[in-house]
Amino acid sequence: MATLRDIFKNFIARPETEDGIFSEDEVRLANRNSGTLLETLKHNITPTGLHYLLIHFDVPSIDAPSHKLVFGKGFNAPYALTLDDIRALPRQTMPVTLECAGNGRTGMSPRTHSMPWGVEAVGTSAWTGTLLAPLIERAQPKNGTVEIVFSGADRGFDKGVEHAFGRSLTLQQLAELDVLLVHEMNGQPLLPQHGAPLRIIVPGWYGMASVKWLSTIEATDTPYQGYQQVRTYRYRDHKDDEGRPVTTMRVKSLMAPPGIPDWVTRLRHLRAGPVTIAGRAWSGGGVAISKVEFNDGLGWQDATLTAPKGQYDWTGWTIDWNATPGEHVLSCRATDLNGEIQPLEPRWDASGFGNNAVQKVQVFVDSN
Ligand SMILES: Nc1nc2c(c(=O)[nH]1)N[C@H]1C(S)=C(S)[C@@H](COP(=O)(O)O)O[C@H]1N2
Ligand SMILES: [Mo]
Repeated sequence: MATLRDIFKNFIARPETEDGIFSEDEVRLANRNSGTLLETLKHNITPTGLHYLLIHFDVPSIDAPSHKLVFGKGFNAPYALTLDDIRALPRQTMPVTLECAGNGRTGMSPRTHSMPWGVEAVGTSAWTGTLLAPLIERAQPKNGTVEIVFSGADRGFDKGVEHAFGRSLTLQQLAELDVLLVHEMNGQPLLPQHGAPLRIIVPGWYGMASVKWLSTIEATDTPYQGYQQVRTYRYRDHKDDEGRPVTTMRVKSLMAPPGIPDWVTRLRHLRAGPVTIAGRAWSGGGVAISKVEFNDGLGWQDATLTAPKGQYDWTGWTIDWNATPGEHVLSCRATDLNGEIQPLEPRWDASGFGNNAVQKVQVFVDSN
């Protein structure tokens, strides 16, 4: 009897990468998963169509009117909600800054063969929905429940393992985090690429926790072993390291690059004279930003901060810079209320997670 050849067996390891040279696989991933345009960092809310995307598999086609969110296994009082049921629940809108844990991956050397983010996988939206905790309580998790598991309608393979995208949170994490069951983004129904018709937003955490295309919620009495929970999204020193889970976002800041760009290199061109530099800074776990500094090569100077519109919203910053003729490398650096500060160089991680090193923007200032 002929046996089927499993082509996915070829992909259980990731190819080696070479600094600066991107493979066709990486370019294809970059075409599917766009980044937030840095010029939008001038705005507090990222325009909806310009918010970064991270889609592991295919965007599922879900019929919103008939879609049901099922509170299934592991509950004493299982039930299901339609979108209309959820829309009728008490609603809340929260500005939340979301960043992909792999943001900055290309800044590490050698980089992992995965989505080749520069610095642009971060954005802020006003998310509208209802608080999740009361809905879980209503389903009555069985005695001995340790975690709640959130699964999306999307499926695929990673390193030879077939799975639906799923993530879990412990009961304690759910009690401490204001997890929102979301159906609107910036006042409009969720777009297909952002999880339509339903997703969760786990504020203060890296984006992987905010499961899109949410379909089922389950309670479990043992820690969830899903691929996206235990096989990835872990900080690892080397490939075989068991690692530590990736959770809250690390303190970070970005600037909207000043001046005008060169089409291909994106190097910036400015005329000499005063210019206002603007950007955003954020940290994880609801910890506020206490300081943002700017450096044009001559030392760190404090920027002026504007108050965020909520605990999970990023902080705006500006600084007036006198652009003098010549080449400069501009950078910014944030500190949070816990005293955490961005490193000047990336901290190594075997999967390229959690790179919060300072952004460097190369500019050329023309004398006329
Ligand atoms: N179901 C599902 N949820 C998902 C993902 C996914 O691929 N499938 N990607 C996650 C990751 S890694 C990130 S960073 C965020 C990105 O959300 P966005 O595309 O709306 O910006 O969604 C998360 N939720
Ligand atoms: Mo991500």
